[in-house]
Amino acid sequence: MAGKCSHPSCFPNDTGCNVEGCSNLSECKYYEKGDTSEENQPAEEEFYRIPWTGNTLGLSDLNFLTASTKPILVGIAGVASAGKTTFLASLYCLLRHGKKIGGYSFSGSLTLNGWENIAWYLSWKNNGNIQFPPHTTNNSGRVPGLLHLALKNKNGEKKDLIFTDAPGEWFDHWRNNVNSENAKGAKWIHDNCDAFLLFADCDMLAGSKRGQAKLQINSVADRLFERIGDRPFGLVWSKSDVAISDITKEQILSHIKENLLTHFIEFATSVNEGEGGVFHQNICESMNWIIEKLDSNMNIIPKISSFKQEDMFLSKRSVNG
Ligand SMILES: Nc1nc2c(ncn2[C@@H]2O[C@H](COP(=O)(O)OP(=O)(O)O)[C@@H](O)[C@H]2O)c(=O)[nH]1
Ligand SMILES: [Mg+2]
Repeated sequence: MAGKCSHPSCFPNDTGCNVEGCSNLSECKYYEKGDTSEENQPAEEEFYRIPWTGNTLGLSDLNFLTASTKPILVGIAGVASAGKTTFLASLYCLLRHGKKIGGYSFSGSLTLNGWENIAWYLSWKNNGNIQFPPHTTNNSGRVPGLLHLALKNKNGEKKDLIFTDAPGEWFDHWRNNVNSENAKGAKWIHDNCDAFLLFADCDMLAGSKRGQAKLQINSVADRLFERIGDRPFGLVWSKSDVAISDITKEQILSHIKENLLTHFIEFATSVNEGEGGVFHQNICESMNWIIEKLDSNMNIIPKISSFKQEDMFLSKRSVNG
C-alpha cells in the first residue's frame, strides 16, 4: 500500500509533496509510509511531480490555479439528465476542432484527462452513432468535479475558466431543501461561481413530463436568483434538436423575467449541430457571453487629470475630479 501525508490537503503520490516541497517523500516529516515490506516500496522515491494529474480538479487542486490567477468559475446547473455533461463534452470537442470562443482559442487545460473522459463518448465511433457520456455519479462529495480550460486571444491575453460538472441530483435536493446534506455541492456552486448556465431539457419539455420539467427548471432558477447580484445568468435550451412549443418556452421565460437580472440571455444548444451549425455556435457563444459580461462588470479605471500628461510624477487629481 502506498504511503500518505498527514496533511489532509496533500496528495504526495498523485501530485508530489504539497506542504514541504520534498523531492524525496520518505524524508518528509509528514509522510507516513504505507506497507514497508520491500516488494511494496515504490521503485523510485525521489522525483518531482507536477502539481496536477490531468483528472478533474477538487477543491485543494484549485489552490494551485487560484494562487496565480483568478479563474472564471462557471456553474453548470440543472437537474439530472438535463444534458449538462454532454454540453461540456461538446464544448471541448468544438475547441479541439479549432473553434473559438469569441476572440479566444484553446490554449491548454489542467484537466485534459477529465475532458477526454467525457468527450470520448461523443467522438467518432465505427457505427456512426452518437454515444453519450455516462451519468455523472451522485457520490457523497460536496464539491463537483471541476474542469479547467485556458484560453488565449491574439494579443496573448489569457482567461482561465473552470466548469462544474455536478450530478443533477444535487440540484434536485437543493431545490427541495437548501439545507439538505445532499445539496451541499449545489450550494457550493451557488456560493462560489461567477456566472451560471441553467439547463432546460427540451426533450423532457416536449414530452408527457413537461409539467414536472417546468417546475424543476423554475425552482432551480429561483434558488439561483437568491443573492445572484450582477452575476451573469444564461438559460440553455439543451437538446434543442427536439422542438418544444412556444407556449412552454414563454411560460419558463416569463417566470425568469419576473426577476430583475443584470445579465440574462438564452441559448438553444444540442449535441447535433443544427441548421448551419447554430446549436454548436451557441455552445461557444454562451461562454463568450459570460466572458464579455464579466469584463463589463469590472470597474472602469477613473481618468486622472494631470498637470503634465507625459510625466506620471507630476500628475494630480483635479479639484473636481
Ligand atoms: N436529443 C438529445 N439528447 C441528448 C442531448 N444531450 C444529452 N442527451 C440525452 O440526455 C442524456 C443525459 O445527458 P447528460 O449530459 O448525461 O445529462 P446531465 O445529467 O445533465 O449531465 C444523455 O444520455 C442523452 O440520452 C442532445 O443534445 N440531444
Ligand atoms: Mg452529468
